[in-house]
Amino acid sequence: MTKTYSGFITIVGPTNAGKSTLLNQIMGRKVSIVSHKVQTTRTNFRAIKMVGNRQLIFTDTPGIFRPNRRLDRAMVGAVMDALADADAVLLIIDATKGITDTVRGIVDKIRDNKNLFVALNKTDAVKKGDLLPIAAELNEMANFREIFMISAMKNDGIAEMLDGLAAVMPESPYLFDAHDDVDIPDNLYLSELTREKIYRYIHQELPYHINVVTEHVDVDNEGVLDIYQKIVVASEAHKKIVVGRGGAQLKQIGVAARHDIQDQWGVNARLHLFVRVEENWEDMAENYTDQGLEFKK
Ligand SMILES: Nc1nc2c(ncn2[C@@H]2O[C@H](COP(=O)(O)OP(=O)(O)OP(=O)(O)O)[C@@H](O)[C@H]2O)c(=O)[nH]1
Ligand SMILES: [Mg+2]
Repeated sequence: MTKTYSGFITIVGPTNAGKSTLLNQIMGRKVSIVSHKVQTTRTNFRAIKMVGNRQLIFTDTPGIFRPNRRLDRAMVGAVMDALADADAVLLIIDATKGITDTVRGIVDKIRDNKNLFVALNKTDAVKKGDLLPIAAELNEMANFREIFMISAMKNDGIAEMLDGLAAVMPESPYLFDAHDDVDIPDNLYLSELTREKIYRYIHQELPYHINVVTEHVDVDNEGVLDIYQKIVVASEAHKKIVVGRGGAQLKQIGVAARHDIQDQWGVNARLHLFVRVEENWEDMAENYTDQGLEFKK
């Protein structure tokens, strides 16, 4: 019988380094939402990738390490949980930013893992000569097995990286079914697609204070989905911005989210969005469990 291998790889790194972009590139579809703003990913997303007879179970994590508020603490908790049972850790660094204090802080949290890897991402946006000093510094910071140079966006260096990661997976029966797959509840995925559009269209920091909850999904006789989502904001002022003049902003978000849902799932859908003010949503446990997070007292 051929041997099988299966293990957990946790993707960590500063916010905006390209962790979610990388996971999407590995899976060939949008598993985890992406934006140019900080702190897009809020909870762990798991994706299973087969490389021959080796199963790589990736976890994408939020890029946050210095918690200020309750939601932050829950996100940091999610990162730490994903690190606790990792067979390997893949640190993603934005090569355009190099080694920051945040990167140093993360390295201190992961250095005990025996299969440490680092990927210098966004190589498409820097000069080759800028990469070597970063790599040299990384080698002094911890015992990395390999340093990969990648562009998650351009799909550059990803295949080699997967081979390197696959090589250290422990011998084990497959822990999940042996095909590429993602492990995300449908309702959460639908909420995420809408939250991504809020990050795209609403400016500054506001998206960071918004939550999206899929309340229910119906299917009509023709197989069209009716998706009901509430967008939770912390104040009337925030609501005004999200709704926009004459509802224009909300409409733009809704149309883009509906198109994306249809594209991702190959379905027809109607999306019903409601904006609700819940001043203390960040202090309410149900807003955490819905997002796959643990509420921290
Ligand atoms: N030029 C370039 N941009 C990239 C690359 N990978 C990601 N990006 C961009 O970097 C930004 C952040 O990407 P994300 O994948 O959301 O980053 P993240 O690390 O998941 O961020 P958090 O979820 O906030 O922790 C987006 O605007 C991406 O398009 C790359 O290889 N090259
Ligand atoms: Mg992310």
